[in-house]
Amino acid sequence: MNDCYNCSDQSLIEKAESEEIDLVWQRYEKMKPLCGFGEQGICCRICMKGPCRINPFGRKRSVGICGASADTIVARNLVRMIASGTSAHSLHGKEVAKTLMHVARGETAIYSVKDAIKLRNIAHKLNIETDGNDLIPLAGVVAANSLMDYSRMDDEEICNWLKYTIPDARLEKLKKLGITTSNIDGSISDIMARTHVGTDADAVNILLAGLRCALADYSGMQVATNLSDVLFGTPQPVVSQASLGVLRKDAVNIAIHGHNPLLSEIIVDVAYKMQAEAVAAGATYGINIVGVCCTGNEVLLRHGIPLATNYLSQELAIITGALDAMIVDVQCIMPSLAKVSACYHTELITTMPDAKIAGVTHIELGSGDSLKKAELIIRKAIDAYKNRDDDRLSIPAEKNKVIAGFSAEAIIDLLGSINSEDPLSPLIENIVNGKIRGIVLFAGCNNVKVKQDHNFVTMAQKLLKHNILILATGCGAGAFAKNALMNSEATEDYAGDTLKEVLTFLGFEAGLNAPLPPVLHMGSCVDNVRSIDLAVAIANRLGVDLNQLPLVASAPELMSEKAIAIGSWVVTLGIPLHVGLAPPVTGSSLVTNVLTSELKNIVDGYFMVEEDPEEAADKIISIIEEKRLGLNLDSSLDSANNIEVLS
Ligand code: MSK
Repeated sequence: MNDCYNCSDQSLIEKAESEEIDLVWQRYEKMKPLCGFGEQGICCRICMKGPCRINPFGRKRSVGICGASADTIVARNLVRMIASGTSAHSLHGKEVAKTLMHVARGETAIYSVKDAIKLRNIAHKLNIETDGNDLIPLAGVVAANSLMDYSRMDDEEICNWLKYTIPDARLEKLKKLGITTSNIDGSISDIMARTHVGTDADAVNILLAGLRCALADYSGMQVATNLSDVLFGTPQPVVSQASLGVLRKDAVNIAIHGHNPLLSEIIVDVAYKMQAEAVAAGATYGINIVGVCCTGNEVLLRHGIPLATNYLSQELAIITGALDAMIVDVQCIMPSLAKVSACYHTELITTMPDAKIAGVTHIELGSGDSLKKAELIIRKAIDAYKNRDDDRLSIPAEKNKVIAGFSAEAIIDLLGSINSEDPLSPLIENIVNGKIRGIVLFAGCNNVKVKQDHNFVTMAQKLLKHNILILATGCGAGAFAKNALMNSEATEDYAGDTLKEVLTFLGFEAGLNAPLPPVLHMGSCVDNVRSIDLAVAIANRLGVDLNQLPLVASAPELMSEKAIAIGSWVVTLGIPLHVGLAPPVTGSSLVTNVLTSELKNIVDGYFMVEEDPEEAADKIISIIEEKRLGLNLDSSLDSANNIEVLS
């Protein structure tokens, strides 16, 4: 069995097998056969009369005990996934906004405004008066405007982070459909209330509420990403490395894992100051911080810290025998890490009050004494290093160069070095002239049902050959970083002729002395809004809506409820979305049909399910070519219908 796209990871899986340590792949095999009712979304557990399981073939048990149809049950289950994903992202955003408010009130000595330009740009974007506003009071106003999106009373209003960040035409469409949101927390509680037993039984009405909640997810993600940039700096291109080979024999290796930069930034700062202690303990290199999952993406983008691995192979970091501590915050942390780390010398430490693991050391960060606690955590890692068993060391040799840090601002700055008057024009001109056929946004997780990273890599190679530029976030970005698709050499190896020409020109013109990578790393999963910001800038520049752009999104190995929430707002913003696994909706032909077909008539975006990555790439290419035709991009620029981008 080959579970990982990456061969060195495969050897670690075999090492774990020889040590009789179960990993996610073995647990998956033991779980088979998976529950067919659950897979199709037709198991209902929202009251205690059941659980009810609907017969998918429409014979006996065609409705639940209360009379709920398969359509109702599937729709309810799906929107509860959206609500969960939304709560995860938006709570992250709320914590960041509250921290900015603490900065404005002088209540924290740990955090500060690191990117004043971004703060002023946000104020401008949110229509906040900046004249005469000093930086710190302005931070308070921006934080208050963001927090208002979580608590607004007036249902007629619209969240600032939705209203001011999407094209006008899209906003008008959403308003007409009645699915804009005024209050992120309210949209989540609306879903929980309407899906309580005996409430909303109209599947389409439930799904529309799900789309509203997904837009709340979008708004919360905008808060999280943008205010993190204010506090920690907006990412700029940075060179680093990725894959488990970034672990070092001569270092105290500490992995930071999860999502929240409020925690990881403290660990990174404190670790830099404690290098001498690690050296004194015998680690000649000192402390080697590496990233896992989206915390890994956050610190890769802002500090160039190497990315060890993405979601599915998180346990393998411990199996190397070289990891002295894994420090986790929230989301996508496998509880199994407790058992796996107990088989090694690795210290596993939880840091958030809402993300503990039974039996695991918990040292809470986030309050006034965070710096002292971070020191304690690092010291535990150094102590663990002293117990490392060199006989069990197996650090893979493979690591690949990655150029990350392509925030929307970084891309626009880079293009601005070519045309400072109209920074987007070099990109737009090359989309219009067809040298770049279109853009695909790759997002989402790994799923144990797919050979890890396989779908991402296979699809990317085909799309690049077809001269399609790729943007990536989350564990998708991790897949590309690990598999050497985020460096200049990848442009030489995989980009089609015209894409290669453009990336080479842009890279040299921007002073990088090498081609831009063909897959641009835009950040963690919460940073998906960065790619939307870029797409909105292009759409606004062209005077079109998002659905008209030659732009497709893909989550080929999706897994989490957050991925369902993101996918739902992506389609609501008008962008077609490929998914490599069917969400648990196939038990309702009505819901399946709405998501894959009818939605196109309502919001322009829709879900396209295709498990085969080669086929998926072909279908995406067809959609992009169709969109190009819609904009008349490949005909003469003099054509009456053509967008006049060069005027
Ligand atoms: S960590 S949500 S597995 S992208 Fe953001 Fe990765 Fe998906 Fe978690």
